[in-house]
Amino acid sequence: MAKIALITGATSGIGAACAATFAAQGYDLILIARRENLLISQAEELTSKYNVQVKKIQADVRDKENINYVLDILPAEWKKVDVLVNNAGLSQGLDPIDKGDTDDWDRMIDTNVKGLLYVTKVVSSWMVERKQGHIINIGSIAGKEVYPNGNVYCATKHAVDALNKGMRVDLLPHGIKVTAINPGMVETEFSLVRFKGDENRAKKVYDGLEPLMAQDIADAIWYAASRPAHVNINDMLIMPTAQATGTIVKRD
Ligand code: NDP
Ligand code: 8X3
Repeated sequence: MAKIALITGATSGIGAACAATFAAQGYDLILIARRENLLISQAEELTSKYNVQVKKIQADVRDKENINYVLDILPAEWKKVDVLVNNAGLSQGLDPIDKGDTDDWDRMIDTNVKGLLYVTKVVSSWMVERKQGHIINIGSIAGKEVYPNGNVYCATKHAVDALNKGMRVDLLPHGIKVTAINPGMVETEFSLVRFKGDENRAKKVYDGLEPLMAQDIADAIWYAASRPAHVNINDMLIMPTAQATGTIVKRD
Protein backbone atom coordinates (compact mmCIF):
# COMPACT_ATOMS: atom_id res chain seq x y z
CA MET A 1 0.00 0.00 0.00
CA ALA A 2 1.00 3.62 -0.47
CA LYS A 3 1.59 5.86 2.52
CA ILE A 4 -1.57 6.75 4.46
CA ALA A 5 -2.79 10.11 5.76
CA LEU A 6 -5.76 10.36 8.12
CA ILE A 7 -7.37 13.79 7.99
CA THR A 8 -10.18 14.95 10.29
CA GLY A 9 -12.53 17.69 9.12
CA ALA A 10 -11.81 16.77 5.51
CA THR A 11 -15.01 18.00 3.86
CA SER A 12 -14.22 21.71 3.74
CA GLY A 13 -11.56 24.40 3.89
CA ILE A 14 -8.10 23.40 5.14
CA GLY A 15 -8.96 19.71 5.55
CA ALA A 16 -10.31 19.40 2.00
CA ALA A 17 -7.26 21.20 0.53
CA CYS A 18 -5.01 18.98 2.61
CA ALA A 19 -6.75 15.81 1.36
CA ALA A 20 -6.22 16.88 -2.26
CA THR A 21 -2.58 17.81 -1.58
CA PHE A 22 -1.75 14.44 0.00
CA ALA A 23 -3.66 12.58 -2.74
CA ALA A 24 -1.63 14.46 -5.36
CA GLN A 25 1.48 13.12 -3.61
CA GLY A 26 0.18 9.56 -3.91
CA TYR A 27 -1.07 9.05 -0.32
CA ASP A 28 -4.06 6.86 0.36
CA LEU A 29 -6.50 8.69 2.60
CA ILE A 30 -8.75 8.13 5.58
CA LEU A 31 -11.14 11.07 5.71
CA ILE A 32 -13.32 11.86 8.72
CA ALA A 33 -16.18 14.38 8.83
CA ARG A 34 -19.90 14.54 9.52
CA ARG A 35 -21.30 15.49 6.07
CA GLU A 36 -21.55 12.20 4.21
CA ASN A 37 -22.58 13.67 0.84
CA LEU A 38 -19.41 15.78 0.75
CA LEU A 39 -17.25 12.82 1.78
CA ILE A 40 -18.72 10.76 -1.06
CA SER A 41 -18.19 13.39 -3.78
CA GLN A 42 -14.72 14.22 -2.49
CA ALA A 43 -13.66 10.56 -2.40
CA GLU A 44 -14.94 10.03 -5.95
CA GLU A 45 -13.04 13.06 -7.22
CA LEU A 46 -9.75 12.21 -5.48
CA THR A 47 -9.91 8.55 -6.48
CA SER A 48 -10.45 9.28 -10.14
CA LYS A 49 -8.06 12.25 -10.34
CA TYR A 50 -5.12 10.79 -8.41
CA ASN A 51 -5.78 7.04 -8.52
CA VAL A 52 -5.50 6.73 -4.72
CA GLN A 53 -7.62 4.75 -2.27
CA VAL A 54 -9.93 6.68 0.03
CA LYS A 55 -11.67 5.38 3.17
CA LYS A 56 -14.59 7.62 4.09
CA ILE A 57 -15.56 7.72 7.74
CA GLN A 58 -18.73 9.64 8.43
CA ALA A 59 -18.32 10.45 12.12
CA ASP A 60 -18.42 13.22 14.68
CA VAL A 61 -15.07 13.50 16.49
CA ARG A 62 -16.99 14.41 19.67
CA ASP A 63 -18.54 10.94 19.86
CA LYS A 64 -15.86 9.03 21.77
CA GLU A 65 -17.44 5.55 21.59
CA ASN A 66 -18.12 5.84 17.86
CA ILE A 67 -14.66 7.23 17.08
CA ASN A 68 -13.11 4.30 18.95
CA TYR A 69 -15.39 1.90 17.07
CA VAL A 70 -14.91 3.25 13.51
CA LEU A 71 -11.16 3.37 13.93
CA ASP A 72 -10.99 -0.04 15.60
CA ILE A 73 -12.84 -1.79 12.75
CA LEU A 74 -10.45 -0.47 10.07
CA PRO A 75 -8.56 -3.32 8.39
CA ALA A 76 -5.02 -3.78 9.76
CA GLU A 77 -3.37 -2.39 6.61
CA TRP A 78 -5.31 0.87 7.05
CA LYS A 79 -4.04 1.26 10.60
CA LYS A 80 -0.54 1.91 9.28
CA VAL A 81 -1.19 5.63 9.31
CA ASP A 82 1.88 7.69 8.40
CA VAL A 83 0.40 11.15 8.93
CA LEU A 84 -2.50 12.20 11.16
CA VAL A 85 -3.81 15.71 10.50
CA ASN A 86 -5.90 16.84 13.47
CA ASN A 87 -7.84 19.53 11.64
CA ALA A 88 -11.55 19.18 12.57
CA GLY A 89 -12.50 22.25 14.54
CA LEU A 90 -14.73 25.25 14.74
CA SER A 91 -15.57 28.48 16.42
CA GLN A 92 -19.08 29.33 17.62
CA GLY A 93 -20.03 32.91 18.40
CA LEU A 94 -17.91 35.90 19.35
CA ASP A 95 -19.29 37.17 22.64
CA PRO A 96 -17.88 38.57 25.88
CA ILE A 97 -17.49 36.00 28.63
CA ASP A 98 -20.56 37.18 30.58
CA LYS A 99 -22.80 36.84 27.51
CA GLY A 100 -21.43 33.66 25.92
CA ASP A 101 -23.71 30.77 25.04
CA THR A 102 -22.68 27.75 27.09
CA ASP A 103 -23.81 25.39 24.30
CA ASP A 104 -21.35 27.18 21.98
CA TRP A 105 -18.64 26.68 24.58
CA ASP A 106 -19.42 22.96 24.86
CA ARG A 107 -19.34 22.54 21.07
CA MET A 108 -15.92 24.22 20.78
CA ILE A 109 -14.32 22.44 23.73
CA ASP A 110 -15.80 19.06 22.76
CA THR A 111 -14.66 19.35 19.12
CA ASN A 112 -11.38 21.27 19.23
CA VAL A 113 -9.95 19.68 22.36
CA LYS A 114 -11.75 16.46 23.30
CA GLY A 115 -12.39 15.30 19.72
CA LEU A 116 -8.76 15.90 18.82
CA LEU A 117 -7.73 13.85 21.85
CA TYR A 118 -10.05 10.91 21.08
CA VAL A 119 -8.66 10.53 17.56
CA THR A 120 -5.07 11.08 18.70
CA LYS A 121 -5.22 8.45 21.42
CA VAL A 122 -6.17 5.69 18.99
CA VAL A 123 -3.96 6.72 16.05
CA SER A 124 -0.90 7.49 18.21
CA SER A 125 -1.16 3.99 19.71
CA TRP A 126 -0.88 2.55 16.18
CA MET A 127 2.11 4.81 15.51
CA VAL A 128 3.82 3.81 18.78
CA GLU A 129 3.47 0.17 17.79
CA ARG A 130 5.18 0.84 14.45
CA LYS A 131 7.69 3.33 15.94
CA GLN A 132 6.90 5.79 13.17
CA GLY A 133 4.41 8.44 12.20
CA HIS A 134 3.71 12.15 12.20
CA ILE A 135 0.92 14.02 13.97
CA ILE A 136 0.09 17.46 12.62
CA ASN A 137 -2.17 19.56 14.83
CA ILE A 138 -4.00 22.54 13.37
CA GLY A 139 -3.84 25.26 16.01
CA SER A 140 -4.31 28.97 15.36
CA ILE A 141 -3.06 32.47 16.03
CA ALA A 142 -5.86 32.14 18.64
CA GLY A 143 -3.63 29.61 20.40
CA LYS A 144 -0.82 32.15 20.65
CA GLU A 145 -2.75 35.22 21.80
CA VAL A 146 -6.22 36.14 23.04
CA TYR A 147 -8.44 38.64 21.23
CA PRO A 148 -11.62 40.40 22.45
CA ASN A 149 -14.58 38.02 22.71
CA GLY A 150 -12.42 35.12 21.51
CA ASN A 151 -12.26 33.77 25.09
CA VAL A 152 -13.34 30.11 24.75
CA TYR A 153 -12.21 29.57 21.14
CA CYS A 154 -8.80 31.01 22.11
CA ALA A 155 -8.75 28.71 25.16
CA THR A 156 -9.36 25.67 22.96
CA LYS A 157 -6.53 26.64 20.61
CA HIS A 158 -4.21 27.35 23.56
CA ALA A 159 -5.09 23.81 24.65
CA VAL A 160 -4.11 22.52 21.20
CA ASP A 161 -0.80 24.42 21.58
CA ALA A 162 -0.19 22.72 24.94
CA LEU A 163 -1.24 19.31 23.64
CA ASN A 164 1.07 19.70 20.66
CA LYS A 165 3.98 20.26 23.06
CA GLY A 166 2.83 17.39 25.28
CA MET A 167 2.56 14.98 22.36
CA ARG A 168 6.02 15.97 21.15
CA VAL A 169 7.49 15.10 24.56
CA ASP A 170 5.52 11.89 25.13
CA LEU A 171 6.04 10.51 21.63
CA LEU A 172 9.71 11.45 21.36
CA PRO A 173 10.94 8.05 22.63
CA HIS A 174 8.96 6.37 19.85
CA GLY A 175 10.40 8.43 16.99
CA ILE A 176 7.05 10.02 16.16
CA LYS A 177 7.04 13.53 14.75
CA VAL A 178 4.63 16.17 16.09
CA THR A 179 3.93 19.52 14.43
CA ALA A 180 1.61 22.46 15.05
CA ILE A 181 0.48 24.54 12.08
CA ASN A 182 -1.05 27.77 13.36
CA PRO A 183 -2.89 29.88 10.79
CA GLY A 184 -4.17 33.43 10.97
CA MET A 185 -7.21 34.36 8.87
CA VAL A 186 -8.03 31.74 6.24
CA GLU A 187 -11.13 32.18 4.09
CA THR A 188 -13.04 28.90 4.45
CA GLU A 189 -16.42 28.02 5.96
CA PHE A 190 -14.90 28.98 9.33
CA SER A 191 -16.59 32.40 9.72
CA LEU A 192 -19.87 31.15 8.27
CA VAL A 193 -19.87 28.44 10.95
CA ARG A 194 -18.75 30.90 13.68
CA PHE A 195 -21.65 33.24 12.79
CA LYS A 196 -24.10 30.37 12.31
CA GLY A 197 -24.84 30.89 8.63
CA ASP A 198 -24.87 34.72 8.63
CA GLU A 199 -23.18 35.20 5.23
CA ASN A 200 -22.89 39.00 5.45
CA ARG A 201 -21.19 38.91 8.83
CA ALA A 202 -18.88 36.12 7.68
CA LYS A 203 -17.91 37.99 4.51
CA LYS A 204 -17.12 41.18 6.47
CA VAL A 205 -14.29 39.37 8.29
CA TYR A 206 -12.30 39.35 5.04
CA ASP A 207 -13.44 42.73 3.63
CA GLY A 208 -10.62 44.85 2.26
CA LEU A 209 -7.80 42.38 2.80
CA GLU A 210 -6.43 39.31 1.13
CA PRO A 211 -6.81 36.41 3.58
CA LEU A 212 -4.94 33.12 3.39
CA MET A 213 -6.52 30.42 1.25
CA ALA A 214 -6.95 26.84 2.47
CA GLN A 215 -4.29 25.76 -0.03
CA ASP A 216 -1.72 28.05 1.64
CA ILE A 217 -2.13 26.02 4.83
CA ALA A 218 -2.24 22.69 3.00
CA ASP A 219 1.11 23.67 1.42
CA ALA A 220 2.57 24.29 4.90
CA ILE A 221 1.19 20.99 6.19
CA TRP A 222 2.77 19.21 3.24
CA TYR A 223 6.07 21.04 3.82
CA ALA A 224 6.13 19.74 7.41
CA ALA A 225 5.11 16.24 6.33
CA SER A 226 7.73 16.01 3.60
CA ARG A 227 10.86 16.97 5.59
CA PRO A 228 13.62 14.36 5.84
CA ALA A 229 13.39 11.81 8.67
CA HIS A 230 15.77 13.75 10.96
CA VAL A 231 13.85 17.06 10.70
CA ASN A 232 10.76 17.92 12.78
CA ILE A 233 8.90 21.20 12.34
CA ASN A 234 7.65 21.82 15.88
CA ASP A 235 5.54 24.89 15.30
CA MET A 236 4.66 27.19 12.42
CA LEU A 237 2.65 30.46 12.60
CA ILE A 238 1.32 31.59 9.22
CA MET A 239 -0.48 34.88 8.68
CA PRO A 240 -1.87 36.78 5.72
CA THR A 241 0.56 39.58 4.83
CA ALA A 242 -2.25 41.97 5.79
CA GLN A 243 -2.58 40.56 9.35
CA ALA A 244 0.03 41.26 12.04
CA THR A 245 -1.75 39.90 15.13
CA GLY A 246 -5.13 38.35 15.92
CA THR A 247 -6.74 41.78 15.65
CA ILE A 248 -4.31 44.13 13.89
CA VAL A 249 -5.06 43.96 10.19
CA LYS A 250 -4.52 46.31 7.26
CA ARG A 251 -7.67 46.83 5.22
CA ASP A 252 -7.82 48.81 1.95
P1 NDP B 1 -14.17 24.82 7.83
O1 NDP B 1 -15.40 25.15 8.59
O2 NDP B 1 -14.12 25.16 6.39
O3 NDP B 1 -13.83 23.27 8.00
C1 NDP B 1 -13.98 22.60 9.23
C2 NDP B 1 -14.02 21.10 8.97
O4 NDP B 1 -14.15 20.44 10.23
C3 NDP B 1 -15.17 20.66 8.10
O5 NDP B 1 -14.72 19.70 7.19
C4 NDP B 1 -16.14 20.04 9.09
O6 NDP B 1 -16.84 19.01 8.42
C5 NDP B 1 -15.20 19.48 10.14
N1 NDP B 1 -15.79 19.33 11.47
C6 NDP B 1 -16.32 20.29 12.26
N2 NDP B 1 -16.80 19.75 13.38
C7 NDP B 1 -16.59 18.40 13.29
C8 NDP B 1 -16.89 17.31 14.12
N3 NDP B 1 -17.51 17.47 15.28
N4 NDP B 1 -16.54 16.06 13.71
C9 NDP B 1 -15.91 15.88 12.53
N5 NDP B 1 -15.61 16.88 11.70
C10 NDP B 1 -15.94 18.12 12.07
O7 NDP B 1 -12.99 25.55 8.62
P2 NDP B 1 -11.41 25.58 8.41
O8 NDP B 1 -10.98 24.73 7.29
O9 NDP B 1 -11.02 27.00 8.42
O10 NDP B 1 -10.96 24.96 9.81
C11 NDP B 1 -10.10 23.86 9.93
C12 NDP B 1 -9.27 24.03 11.20
O11 NDP B 1 -8.46 25.19 11.06
C13 NDP B 1 -10.07 24.22 12.48
O12 NDP B 1 -9.46 23.49 13.52
C14 NDP B 1 -9.96 25.72 12.73
O13 NDP B 1 -10.09 26.03 14.11
C15 NDP B 1 -8.57 25.98 12.23
N6 NDP B 1 -8.24 27.36 11.90
C16 NDP B 1 -8.97 28.04 10.97
C17 NDP B 1 -8.64 29.35 10.66
C18 NDP B 1 -9.43 30.18 9.70
O14 NDP B 1 -9.28 31.42 9.71
N7 NDP B 1 -10.24 29.61 8.83
C19 NDP B 1 -7.50 29.99 11.29
C20 NDP B 1 -6.81 29.20 12.26
C21 NDP B 1 -7.17 27.93 12.53
P3 NDP B 1 -18.32 18.52 8.70
O15 NDP B 1 -19.16 19.74 8.92
O16 NDP B 1 -18.67 17.76 7.45
O17 NDP B 1 -18.23 17.64 9.89
C1 8X3 C 1 -9.22 31.11 13.45
C2 8X3 C 1 -8.78 32.47 13.12
O1 8X3 C 1 -8.80 34.92 13.70
O2 8X3 C 1 -10.53 33.58 14.71
O3 8X3 C 1 -8.43 30.43 14.34
O4 8X3 C 1 -8.28 33.39 15.47
S1 8X3 C 1 -9.13 33.62 14.32
